[in-house]
Amino acid sequence: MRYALWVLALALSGCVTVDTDLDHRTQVADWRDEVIYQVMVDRFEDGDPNNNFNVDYRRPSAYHGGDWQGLINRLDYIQTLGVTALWISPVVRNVEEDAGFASYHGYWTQDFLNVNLHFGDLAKLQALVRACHDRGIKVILDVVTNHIGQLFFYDINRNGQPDIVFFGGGGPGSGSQNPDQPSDLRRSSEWDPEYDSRGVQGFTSLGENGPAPVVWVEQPEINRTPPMPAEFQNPDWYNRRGRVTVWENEAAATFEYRREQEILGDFPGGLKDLATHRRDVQEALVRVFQYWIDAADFDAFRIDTLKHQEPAFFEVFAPAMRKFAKRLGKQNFFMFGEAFDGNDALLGSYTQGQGVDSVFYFSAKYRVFNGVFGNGDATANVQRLYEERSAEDVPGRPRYSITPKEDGLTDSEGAPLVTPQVLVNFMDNHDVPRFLYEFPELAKLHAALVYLLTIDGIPCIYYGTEQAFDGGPDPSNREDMWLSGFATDGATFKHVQQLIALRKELAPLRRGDVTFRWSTEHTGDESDAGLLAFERAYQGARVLVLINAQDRTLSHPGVPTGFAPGTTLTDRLSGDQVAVGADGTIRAELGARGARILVAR
Ligand SMILES: [Ca+2]
Ligand SMILES: [Ca+2]
Ligand SMILES: [Ca+2]
Repeated sequence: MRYALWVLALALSGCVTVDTDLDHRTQVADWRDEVIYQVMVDRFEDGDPNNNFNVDYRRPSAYHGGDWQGLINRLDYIQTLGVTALWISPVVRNVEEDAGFASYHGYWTQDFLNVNLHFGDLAKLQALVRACHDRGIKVILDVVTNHIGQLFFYDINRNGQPDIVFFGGGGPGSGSQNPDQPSDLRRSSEWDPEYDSRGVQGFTSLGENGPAPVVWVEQPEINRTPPMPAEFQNPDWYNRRGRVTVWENEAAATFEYRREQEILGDFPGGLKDLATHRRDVQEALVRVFQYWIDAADFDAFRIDTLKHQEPAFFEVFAPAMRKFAKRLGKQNFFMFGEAFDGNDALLGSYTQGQGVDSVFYFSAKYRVFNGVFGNGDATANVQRLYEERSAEDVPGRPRYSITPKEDGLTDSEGAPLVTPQVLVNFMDNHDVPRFLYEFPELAKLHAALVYLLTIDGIPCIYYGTEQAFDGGPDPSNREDMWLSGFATDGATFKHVQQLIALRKELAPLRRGDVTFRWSTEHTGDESDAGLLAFERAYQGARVLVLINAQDRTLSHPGVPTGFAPGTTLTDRLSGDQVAVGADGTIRAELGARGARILVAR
């Protein structure tokens, strides 16, 4: 059955009761109290076989049948783990497949205002959000504002069909003057030609002849049809410069030139880049994503490919979302963006002004989770990255914004929250190999999880981490969750569950200021090598966290604390007790990759 017929069959079979007047009652009191759980809907649970068109479990690049009903069916599991906010993969209708790869991940938009029928209909999406809200679970929507799916080709040779064209070597088009590409013989797909800062050029044997025409495609059998709403069919709404190529030889490019390509080029895979500097494009994107807040009652957005847009776009988009959510009666609508980059200063630049509230903390993924807990780098790196949050890359302006946004996030008492308090920490996601793939030692994972769930910011757990999934690069890291049997008795599940429970019980772990008590440059056999100690204090209560990032027992005296001399501390992980000495210090005694979460008791 082809796509169009399948859509028709689904429409006839479904009994759709869309709620057109939602009551937007769910409020987030304080985002620091939340623990995010990220799911790729297609891979979590198949709750409805009726939408399993074009499903093939044997191919990792195909749809696997997971859907919103599956999530509804597994909310008990999600709640048992203890997470409080569910981040779901994109919901909009996609190009069905492209070059043998399917759009199960949801990042290939064809229609900004309709749902992807693989996952259910709008009524089912509303039912999912309602079912989550009934349990106090908030829902975060993944949105793409940078590009659409591969819906047009550049007709470089102007024959009306998509071709492979050749440049140089004396053949047709040998006159290509593209300043961004080497001039030797080169082949190029009209679907996805290489970057040209002038815009992709057309040519004949007589030479270049102006911008290559954009040709929209009608292939309803794979839902490759012009974008909707129809205003997105304006060729001027796209940058039309072709695919980012600078990554292939990144070292040779200046930072500015790399940023130009990243921001204006098509994302690899022929994903056509929207001209998001244009006022009319900005307004159209504001309208379609405001629609989703209203239509399904989402509580937050995770914004894809932040790095491929100019920060100025988000100074228009983010305030428009905040104002709209507030008008609906929703406080604390939260937006965090994904800039897939270890450059901490670049991440911070997106949080300035009225832009996004927060970012996915990639620099911590690389430097802390992979670096310290995976590779055994010195724990001083943790403290260093922390202190860089206030580095002044621009004089007088901390790297991560400490200026409250208008209509922005507040704490439970209504005082403003700023970016460094709500950075989204993660060790696994759908774009990087899982931690256990790169560092196949459960003890390392467990030590890293202690850090994730005790440091400040908002922890984000990618589905399957709690099942010790160890998938490699995309698509291996997008495992079928149902293969785990949704077991709740595994060691890693119980570890995560215990840490989340402690975070909920102990307010300093959620909201407390951080004071580093010990970190070290040592990585050898010194007595403090691998030791990380930090304290979190909130409204007079404090929690001291000790983690041993190395694979040997550790015993080190004289770790300072903020507790009064003579206080007896209890480790909430083991029940052991530790006495604070007359000088206010304790002796750190930790097993290999062990941890303690100490409270006065
Ligand atoms: Ca299904
Ligand atoms: Ca052509
Ligand atoms: Ca862009």
